[in-house]
Amino acid sequence: MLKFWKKKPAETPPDAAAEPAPAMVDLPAQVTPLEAPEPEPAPEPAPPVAAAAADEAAWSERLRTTAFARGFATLFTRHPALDEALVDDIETCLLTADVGVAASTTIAEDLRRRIARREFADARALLHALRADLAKLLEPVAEPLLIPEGVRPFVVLVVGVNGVGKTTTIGKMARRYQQQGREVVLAAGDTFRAAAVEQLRSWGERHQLQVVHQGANADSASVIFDALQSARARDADLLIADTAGRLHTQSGLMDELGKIRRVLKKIDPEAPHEVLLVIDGTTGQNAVNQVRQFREAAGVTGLAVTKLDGTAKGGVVFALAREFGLPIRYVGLGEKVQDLRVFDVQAFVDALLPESLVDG
Ligand SMILES: Nc1nc2c(ncn2[C@@H]2O[C@H](COP(=O)(O)OP(=O)(O)O)[C@@H](O)[C@H]2O)c(=O)[nH]1
Ligand SMILES: [Mg+2]
Repeated sequence: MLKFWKKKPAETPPDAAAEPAPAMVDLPAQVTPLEAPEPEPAPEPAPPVAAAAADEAAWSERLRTTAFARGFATLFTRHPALDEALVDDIETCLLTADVGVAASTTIAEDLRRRIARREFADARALLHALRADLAKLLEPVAEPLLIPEGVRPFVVLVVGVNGVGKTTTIGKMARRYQQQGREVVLAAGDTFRAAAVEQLRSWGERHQLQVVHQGANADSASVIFDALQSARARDADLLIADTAGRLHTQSGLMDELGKIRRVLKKIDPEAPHEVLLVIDGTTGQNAVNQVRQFREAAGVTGLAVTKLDGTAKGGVVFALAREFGLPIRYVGLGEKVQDLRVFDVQAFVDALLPESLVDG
């Protein structure tokens, strides 16, 4: 028996009952055939403490090379004393790491004021305060993507400029939800490049995910519309739709996002339930412009910040949090499935600015 078709009878719509074949008839012609999924062995539950420690280690391992972590690595050894030079250097490090002028100045001013009031006994106390300031900026935006009970399919529309990691993020997300036992349908809505459709289909094939696609130069809104119908017919939990990368200057493409939203609403007035904007973490301050433009054109409800491993500066997450307050759903710490992480403020701050920077 395919795992896919094992539904609680009450949840199965009458027309999709028991037999897989008839339900397939409703689907658009070009649906990647669903292979019988290999039954996956239940993962061994790791002891929670060990798992948490391994997780923290992964964050610091991946974020170690960011400009943020590198900038702060030797800062406290260079400035052991609590003085103006120390705070100046902190401010420079924050600015260099793309934290943005507003957030960097606010944090530096706060530290200066507190040094003047002799609030800090030593550099360790100051580091503690700096870590707390940074965490406070991020806490309001650390809101994971939750799929409410009774909403099915939950529709996620993924948008962003070219090459930021949209398709990769979709593949990783799909896999995450699939591992939680949810049924996911993908829509190959990037109809601009044949390679984009192939990329999504190959993810689908590798992980037995249904991918709805059409021929070359198909209309993106029509592919995504078909995909929602198909996801509904299958009583899927989740539809994740890919879109072509676009710049705010390409007004035709920006308008297309409006069209996609409109056609989805014909099937489900609440859809899309999430408009996820993917931001490349190596972008720098231009990320702020991207969020502004896409928010206007597509009603962004959440962010995924990718490529924070490697050469990213790391600070753009703070700039975005301060500027927009949009939920950060995921961060990308590498190219593997498990490298897409739910945004964890403490792990992030610990990785960029560990307590151990100042010796106890
Ligand atoms: N290092 C790293 N690379 C990533 C991450 N996310 C995506 N990529 C890579 O970025 C490139 C572009 O990704 P893609 O999903 O095709 O971007 P799209 O054009 O927005 O769909 C690919 O080579 C991905 O493997 C990440 O978190 N870390
Ligand atoms: Mg793509």
